[in-house]
Amino acid sequence: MTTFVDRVELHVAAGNGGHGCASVHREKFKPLGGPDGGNGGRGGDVVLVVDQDVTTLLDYHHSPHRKATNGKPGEGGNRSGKDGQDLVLPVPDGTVVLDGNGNVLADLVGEGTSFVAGQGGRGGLGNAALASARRKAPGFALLGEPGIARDVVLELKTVADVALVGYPSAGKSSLISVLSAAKPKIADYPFTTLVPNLGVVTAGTTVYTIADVPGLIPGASEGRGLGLEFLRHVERCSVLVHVLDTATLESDRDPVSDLDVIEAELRAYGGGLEDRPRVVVLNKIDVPDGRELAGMVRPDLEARGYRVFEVSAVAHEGLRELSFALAQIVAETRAARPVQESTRVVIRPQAVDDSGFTVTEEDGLFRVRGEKPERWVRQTDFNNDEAVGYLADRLNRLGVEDELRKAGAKAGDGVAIGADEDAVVFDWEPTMAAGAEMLGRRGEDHRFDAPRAAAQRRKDKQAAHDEADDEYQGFDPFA
Ligand SMILES: Nc1nc2c(ncn2[C@@H]2O[C@H](COP(=O)(O)OP(=O)(O)OP(=O)(O)O)[C@@H](O)[C@H]2O)c(=O)[nH]1
Ligand SMILES: [Mg+2]
Repeated sequence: MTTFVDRVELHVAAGNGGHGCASVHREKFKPLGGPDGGNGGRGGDVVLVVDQDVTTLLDYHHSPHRKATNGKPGEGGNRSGKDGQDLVLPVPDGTVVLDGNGNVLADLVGEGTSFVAGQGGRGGLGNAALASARRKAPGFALLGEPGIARDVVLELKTVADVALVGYPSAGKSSLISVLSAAKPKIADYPFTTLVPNLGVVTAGTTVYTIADVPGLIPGASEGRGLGLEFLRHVERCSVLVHVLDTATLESDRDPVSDLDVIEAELRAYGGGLEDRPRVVVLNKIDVPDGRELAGMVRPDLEARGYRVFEVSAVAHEGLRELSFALAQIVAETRAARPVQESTRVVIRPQAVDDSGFTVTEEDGLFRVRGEKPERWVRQTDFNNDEAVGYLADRLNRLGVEDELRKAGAKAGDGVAIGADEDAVVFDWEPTMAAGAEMLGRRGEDHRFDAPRAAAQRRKDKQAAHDEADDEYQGFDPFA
């Protein structure tokens, strides 16, 4: 018994960037050869990719936590840390990616279409890369940034050319079983089909897919029966086939009123199904009363503009005509469709405005928000005065100090950089950057004071940074 899972919550975590390294070149007779700390590696991305061999989201139902590997820290001798590996997660064709609020982030259709669900953190620059004419021997390096972690919802919408819709027991599964090689369960009780079935039909030179979804009943669009959950599978189909039962034993039903009920449900569901071409199939004409009834309602249905096919799934009657007619409609809609854009669309979540920042005051606390200031804070090792001074320089150059002053900030006021939870708060010293500059702290030669202790501090820092990994499948950042 296979379980069908068409909606899962997935928690992805991209890899953290490796920390930059602060190191000093050493050689015989040339003990102070300049900074040679390498950059940290980039953290791996988490990427969802459509893979035709994958048909369900079951894997993600069983293990919903997925983590890409971290970038390695830089090392002395100008050695850069290795980049983390991207984690590629195969998903079925027709997977829709939503955020926690139900907003669509990506709609993945077509082999190879991919979506970066979590971007890996940048590696921190090593002190070699931070050296400049003014700062010849930086005694610090930048920290790697944490990778993006986020919760997404994956929803599967079947991608089929033709969808069979109708009341339970109308014979939808029987029909797909005789039109294609699909072998769905068929039985004489309602809701035999609990999950959509897909079949491939070849008619002449046209090959198309056909989907059989669970039966619809009045109120389906409001969630009665199984309807609503599965109507979304119908959304993508280019042709709708009404399968009508001409031999039902329920006295209050007949093919025309059944059609009206199903149409009303499709309308109530919405989803843009109105303009989809439809054909009507009158099934079970092997039953004598059924054939008679079919003949009676046919003119009425044709008067409404439907193409009508009288078939028997059991006696294999009228099937060839039906499958060729469907092939023709499918071929026409394919020809009318604009050429598919590249299947290698990579949708990056939230394009970030990299340039600006804002300063707002909340009860005497000045809050700085902006891509750059927030990133710079994440890259800063606050145990290292030089690194803190470098941060102050960067913020100053961006104009943060000026804006704080304009916003009315005075010495000693609290300044927070970042969003509420992970903001870094400190007391503002307006002359911090300039003062530090005059003291000549940055670029001063720290090579004489305990480089080993500094190296140990960096190691501890990286370990703390990587600690968050422990909850993910025993991943060992140092392996
Ligand atoms: N006599 C006759 N019986 C049929 C025909 N097609 C289907 N049936 C019977 O109708 C019953 C229901 O068929 P299914 O194919 O399971 O119907 P369905 O529309 O898939 O039903 P759900 O999955 O419950 O929505 C079964 O007992 C079939 O054998 C037909 O052409 N003639
Ligand atoms: Mg069925």
